[in-house]
Amino acid sequence: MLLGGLAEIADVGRDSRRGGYSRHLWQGADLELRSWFVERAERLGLEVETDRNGNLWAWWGSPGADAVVIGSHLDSVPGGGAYDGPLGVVSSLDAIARLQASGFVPTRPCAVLVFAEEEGSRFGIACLGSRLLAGAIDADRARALTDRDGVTLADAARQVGVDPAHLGVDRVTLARIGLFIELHVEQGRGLIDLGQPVAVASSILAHGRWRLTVTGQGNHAGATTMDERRDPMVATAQAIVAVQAAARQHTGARATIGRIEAIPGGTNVIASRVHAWLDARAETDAETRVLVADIQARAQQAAEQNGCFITLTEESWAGAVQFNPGLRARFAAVLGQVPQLPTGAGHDAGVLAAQVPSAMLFVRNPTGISHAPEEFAEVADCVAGIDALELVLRDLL
Ligand code: HGY
Ligand code: MN
Ligand code: MN
Ligand code: MN
Repeated sequence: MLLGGLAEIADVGRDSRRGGYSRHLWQGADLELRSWFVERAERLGLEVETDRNGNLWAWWGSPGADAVVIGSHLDSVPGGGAYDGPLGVVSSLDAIARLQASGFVPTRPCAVLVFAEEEGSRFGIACLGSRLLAGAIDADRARALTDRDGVTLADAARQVGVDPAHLGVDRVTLARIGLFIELHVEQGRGLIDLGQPVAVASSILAHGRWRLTVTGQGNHAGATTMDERRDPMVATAQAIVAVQAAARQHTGARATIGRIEAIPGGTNVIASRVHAWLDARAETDAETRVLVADIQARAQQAAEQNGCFITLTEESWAGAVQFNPGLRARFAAVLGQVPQLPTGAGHDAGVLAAQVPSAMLFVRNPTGISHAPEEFAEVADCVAGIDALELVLRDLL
């Protein structure tokens, strides 16, 4: 069973080919979810606005400085679950609805914020909406990003009425955020192991994305003997095995190749080039850099063995995050014996943490699986998450 708000959007963006949901920035399902959000927020009397970077804001009362801002995102990875992102948005609306119903009157501004392109599924850079807002990505670079069909972010923005000239750091909007809280489904097994429904986040691993390009010689699959080949697919396969081996040698590190593209991509064609996207994460920034250097050396060796060459290009980077100790202590005071858990997943709250006090609440995921259709949360645990968010808001507002 799904929490009420999640049930309302359960049919939006279902991906029958991959399973789960594919909800990508400013395309059909994402636009439908944005409209749903506007309608849901307006039903609560919230005033909705879109900021310069396409993030949606729903204000309870007048917009203003030092606001308590809560929220998450509505976009998904390809074939993702129902909870990663939407649970935080739905819970934020539900928590405000409860406060309103009880007659609670906030003493400072409050808003629900829905970030654009958190997963980076369309334009390749995770947390793009929060990075743009916070000035953590250069606006010119962002405008030039392309999706898999070659559409630039600038053109995609224009198509939905977001002026691409205005993309980028937005100090006026940023200055309104007194603090940010993101509720999220847990993406690991921490709460399962503890037997608890809700946790406060303590930290996020350092992480980034790199594009590995392996170049060989395109050729005929039938006419080219095995000795004559410079096959980048074989080099990439060996590099992928080496990624796993490298990560295993660095304590606590994680490294993944989840997407590859062979060019030109014909069954009877030895590829000329392969792109493989690396996601690498570790406890500290330095450890992550060392891991990626190790991976690069191993990929280089795999390429040489096959007469190929490689380039490794950084596409995005997010340093390790420690969530605000003051906020965490305040949450603990309000919520009592609540566990504090680190996470390997990136979040907009992590991007904002460099600028404003930020914190997160996690809701137990009994499958321990995320970024896949099996991601789950029991309704009772979702309600416990909303209870926690409501208590925290009563304290902060
Ligand atoms: O990839 C991530 O960590 C995320 O869920 N945005
Ligand atoms: Mn995610
Ligand atoms: Mn998320
Ligand atoms: Mn032929």
